[in-house]
Amino acid sequence: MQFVDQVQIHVRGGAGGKGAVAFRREKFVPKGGPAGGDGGDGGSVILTVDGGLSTLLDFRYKNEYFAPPGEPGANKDRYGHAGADLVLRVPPGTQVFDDVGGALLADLKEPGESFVAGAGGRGGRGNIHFATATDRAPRKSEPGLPGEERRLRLDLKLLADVGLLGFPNVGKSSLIARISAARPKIADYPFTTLVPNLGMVRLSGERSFVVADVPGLIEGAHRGAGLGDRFLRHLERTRVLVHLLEVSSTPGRTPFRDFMALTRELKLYDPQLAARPQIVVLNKLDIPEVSRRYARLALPFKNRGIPLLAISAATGEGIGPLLEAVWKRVAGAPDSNRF
Ligand SMILES: Nc1nc2c(ncn2[C@@H]2O[C@H](COP(=O)(O)OP(=O)(O)OP(=O)(O)O)[C@@H](O)[C@H]2O)c(=O)[nH]1
Ligand SMILES: [Mg+2]
Repeated sequence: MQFVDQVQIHVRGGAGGKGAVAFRREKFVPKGGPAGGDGGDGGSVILTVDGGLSTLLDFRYKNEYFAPPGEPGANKDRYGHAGADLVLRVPPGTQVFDDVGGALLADLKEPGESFVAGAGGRGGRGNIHFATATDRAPRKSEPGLPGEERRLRLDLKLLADVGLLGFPNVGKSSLIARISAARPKIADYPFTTLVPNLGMVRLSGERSFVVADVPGLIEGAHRGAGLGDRFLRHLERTRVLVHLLEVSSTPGRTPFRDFMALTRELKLYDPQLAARPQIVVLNKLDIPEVSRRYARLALPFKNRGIPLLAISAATGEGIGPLLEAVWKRVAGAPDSNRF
């Protein structure tokens, strides 16, 4: 499935129907009173969260959404029908911005939550409302009001409890595949993952959390290197980060240097993100060289008071304790991290 996380759309509510001017014409009533009904309200363009969606892809193909107008009022006191609302479904985590002024108008998180993006115009009143003691046959009615028109930017920032981060190829997708039902592509080359994946992790006793696997990060990511900030933003609304490391054969790279490099990237991108609770994990422990060197590799972390967990996404070793450690941090993390 294609992933689209930023789109611009043009919305307009339907205009209200015009109020009618009409008079009673009953057989034995020579001069009937006013009988022009009200116009119906215009339909509204409404954004609503669908928990089953995870992309704004549909808006790529169509970006103008105009709701239908209300019908005009008619004679014999008949009101015009309201225009139907035009309901657009968006994924959880969709922020709605005014594309002109830039203001955040809505942050749609929970399934069913909705936002009136373009309100329909009110229908005009018919002449039945304008009779007075001195004017029993008013020829006055109101036009319907125009619908609200706006240019909006929809900006999806995934909502997950846990964000997985790490250099390309460290095994992020392998880990999410092991711990959830997500089945991302896994391969022995960098940038296998091109779009974020979400996976639901279930632990014993009804405990669960959602993990986001994002494309691998490299130095300079905050200013767009690699797949860069396009995906860093999807870590913004996670409560806990799991920083995955490997022993790479690339000269100059060590797990600690990788860790420092990506910590710097996070800081440069958003200091708040760098301050998020982080669990640091060495992967590929099934490789003999890695398990042999583990104690040594953990030393620089230990000196900074950071525990270095070790796992093998391939064999499952160490995964149980990792998930328990993650759960502890998720359960203890303030909700405000997901603002
Ligand atoms: N031996 C071993 N290999 C692993 C382990 N975990 C992942 N790999 C291998 O490492 C390579 C990269 O794995 P991915 O899961 O695609 O890595 P990634 O971090 O998602 O990579 P990008 O999406 O490119 O950032 C694959 O060849 C995996 O089979 C592990 O625990 N042990
Ligand atoms: Mg991957």
